[in-house]
Amino acid sequence: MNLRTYRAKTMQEAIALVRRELGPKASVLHTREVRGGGLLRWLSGSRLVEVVASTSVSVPSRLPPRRRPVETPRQPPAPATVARVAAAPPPASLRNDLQDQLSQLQSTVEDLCRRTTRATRPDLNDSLFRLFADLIEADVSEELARDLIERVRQQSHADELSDCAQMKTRLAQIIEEEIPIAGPIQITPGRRHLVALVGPTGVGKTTTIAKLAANYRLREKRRVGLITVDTYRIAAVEQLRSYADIIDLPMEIVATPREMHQAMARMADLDLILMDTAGRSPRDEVKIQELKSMLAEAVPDEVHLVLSSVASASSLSKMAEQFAAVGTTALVLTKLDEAASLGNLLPLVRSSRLPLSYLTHGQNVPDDIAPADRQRLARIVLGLETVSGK
Ligand SMILES: Nc1nc2c(ncn2[C@@H]2O[C@H](COP(=O)(O)OP(=O)(O)OP(=O)(O)O)[C@@H](O)[C@H]2O)c(=O)[nH]1
Ligand SMILES: [Mg+2]
Repeated sequence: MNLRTYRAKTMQEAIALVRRELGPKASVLHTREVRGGGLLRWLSGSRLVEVVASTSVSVPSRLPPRRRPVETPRQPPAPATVARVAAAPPPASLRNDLQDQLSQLQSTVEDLCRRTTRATRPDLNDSLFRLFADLIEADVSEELARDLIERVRQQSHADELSDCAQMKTRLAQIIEEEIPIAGPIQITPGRRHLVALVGPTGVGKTTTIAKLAANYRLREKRRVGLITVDTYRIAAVEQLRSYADIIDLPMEIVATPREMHQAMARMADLDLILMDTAGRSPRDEVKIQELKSMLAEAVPDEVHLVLSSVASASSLSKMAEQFAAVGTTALVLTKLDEAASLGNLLPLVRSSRLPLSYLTHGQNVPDDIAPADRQRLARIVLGLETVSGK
């Protein structure tokens, strides 16, 4: 954040200084009277006006655009005229307007104070501090943000540190290096590959299965089948069945271990079987054990944990820990399009033993899914790229 402080004898002079140095879009954040020092004390009496301004903070109280000089070259406005105009009482509408602007200024300054108290790093130069503030705004915890910035600093030469764009690119690289990637599901022709999707309720398991099935069947021309063990709700079975019908896939509904063996035997000649499971609260240990037993019957090659990127950092980490009991092997992050910021994903992807397989970014089947890409994810977290890639 670029805050500049100016002092002058009058408010007009201070504002003129702000305009000259920061341009017409500068926002005045704070004004006050201060005691002058040195020569100025003799020239102006003991009081000076101090103005704090910035071009990087956007508040509604921006300086009004510089008025064009009146085109009367032979008669420039005399100071006395300006003084008379300034002395006239402002109309009520202007007073209200000023009052509004003052309230907005006050809340902006309060907000700035809060943010700088939370994130003050007097040891950081401007560009590192800006990166630090960006991370905090992206919902990265202060501790992790501090750690990342420290590593940026360690990996940079002193003369690079003031280049904000370069520092951000380096930060993206550091984040990217820590994201383990599983890559998309690999199919060996002639060998049946079973992939189960598990996770909490409503995170997008069934939709992700539909996206994967449609891509492998329609784009890669693989022989794909669906199994659901989510037999608790008729709607859940019907949801998967309608995708199976549209994509034209065989589908099995499995409620018992015996049915599981039979279904697997019927699907033995397929390339890929995608298994949908019921959403489970990770705190419900009984249901987690049930899921584990059902998976033990099927012996999947891969178990992808599906988590919504809208969840908080702490609940994501807890869910990953609790679902580990069922033998998770990879991580799918959904709803990237819905998350206001994605810094909450960093603790999970950095610390989890689960490599990322897919990222999903919308409800459209089959388009809104992509194999996880560490560079893309790091850039999205830092706001260098949008989720939709536009
Ligand atoms: N915005 C957005 N919505 C998604 C995404 N993936 C799934 N959804 C939506 O999330 C809702 C729940 O999706 P489901 O696929 O039914 O979720 P589920 O995990 O199978 O839910 P349960 O079976 O009830 O546990 C639906 O409205 C989906 O369209 C995504 O990437 N972005
Ligand atoms: Mg479902």
